[in-house]
Amino acid sequence: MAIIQFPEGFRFGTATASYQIEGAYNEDGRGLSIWDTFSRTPGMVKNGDNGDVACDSYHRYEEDIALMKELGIQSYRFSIAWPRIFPNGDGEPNEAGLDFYHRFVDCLLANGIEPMCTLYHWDLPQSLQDRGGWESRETIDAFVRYAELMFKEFGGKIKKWMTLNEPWCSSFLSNYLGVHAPGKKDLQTAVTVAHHLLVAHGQAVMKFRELGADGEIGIAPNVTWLDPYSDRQEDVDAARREVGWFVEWFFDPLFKGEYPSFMTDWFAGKGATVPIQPGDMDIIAQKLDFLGINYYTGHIGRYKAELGTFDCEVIDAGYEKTDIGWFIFPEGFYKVLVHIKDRYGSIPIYITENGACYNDEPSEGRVRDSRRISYIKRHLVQLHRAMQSGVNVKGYLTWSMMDNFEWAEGYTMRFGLIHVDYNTLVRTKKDSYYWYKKVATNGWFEN
Ligand code: JJW
Repeated sequence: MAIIQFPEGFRFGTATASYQIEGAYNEDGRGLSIWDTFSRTPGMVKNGDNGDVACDSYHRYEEDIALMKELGIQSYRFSIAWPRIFPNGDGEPNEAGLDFYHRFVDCLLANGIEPMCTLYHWDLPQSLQDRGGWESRETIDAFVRYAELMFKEFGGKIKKWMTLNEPWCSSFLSNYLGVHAPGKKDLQTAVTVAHHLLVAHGQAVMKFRELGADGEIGIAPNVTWLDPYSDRQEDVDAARREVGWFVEWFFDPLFKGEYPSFMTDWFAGKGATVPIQPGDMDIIAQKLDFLGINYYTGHIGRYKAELGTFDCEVIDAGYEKTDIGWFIFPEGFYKVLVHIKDRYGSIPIYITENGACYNDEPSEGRVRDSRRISYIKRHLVQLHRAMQSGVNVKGYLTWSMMDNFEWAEGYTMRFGLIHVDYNTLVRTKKDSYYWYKKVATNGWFEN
């Protein structure tokens, strides 16, 4: 047994996102998003599930915030649904949508919980998609107008902002692998979208500074880690590129104002180039106040020719998997954090997502999800190690506060500390909720 103690002022929290929990998809003037469209496209989401009702948090947010208060968390990460604010992506804002987020944020503050707001967590207004979506630079302009209104509306109330959630997912997973909305399968499209997302991020940060907004702004990319299968150069290079797809591809522009040549060369070999316009790279490389990091899984990777985009084969090294099939690789969390510090410096970091899918169901009022506790524990141990190694971590938010709509997996994959019965919408605290309550309250746990 050892006590793992986090420093004074370290913040514990939980995270969610609008489309995954809110429901009320056609209420109070909300416009449609690309996820409303995608989830209605046969075959794209398991069981044909969609976010029409989700956890109904739009109507039940007071109950949810009471559960958060009892959980003892200091911070809560949520996202604003762009189509509630601008039902058509731009034009006139929708007062009812603004009112909802004011009521919601006021309730968080009244309960002593700090709001951390993501501006774009994948629910792009469908009307913008109809005009080209993130492939078009007009969407960048629309995003900046939306961001500006949010900074003005919620100035003084929301002090921590993230421009984008997981741009790797909203570019490559959505436009090259075709797994998420809008479900395209074209590498050039994905590379273009990734670039436009980064420019939109940079312009939003510039707007934040220009307004002299009170607070901090960052971004929340998802990262992974691959250890090479062997010391053979081809294994090392293949694993390096796979990590580079998630890390360097986004972080080099953000922190160095340039794309990594080992990756641009690779993509060029596949016929994809970045549509950089003059000034773009300076816009992207705005100074950030903090970096959000989402980490779930990592692998052992081995070179294998002609696998697709990359040449890195995931090796089953016998690591356990969570119920969604992702390998549990806590050491990868440590390694990628140290890698980020070594390459980009000691910017303050919030872990904006880390958590596990286990589909345990309630029985006699209890959900025995000891495997989730074990997963979080093992990742907190590695996080603590990273902090001892000089990684400047300020807080940890677990995904998720409650079970919710897990994108292409629909409602089949549960990540919550709180179980949601999707027939009755009844919330049941899991064993992990009670364990995390002690961690969040005490700032330490026994390992
Ligand atoms: C990769 C699957 C082919 C969310 C992926 C699928 C096919 C090579 C969880 N993070 O719900 C990554 N999440 O909304 C944000 N993060 O590939 C929040 N990444 O691969 C959570 C899914 C994901 C993924 C899912």
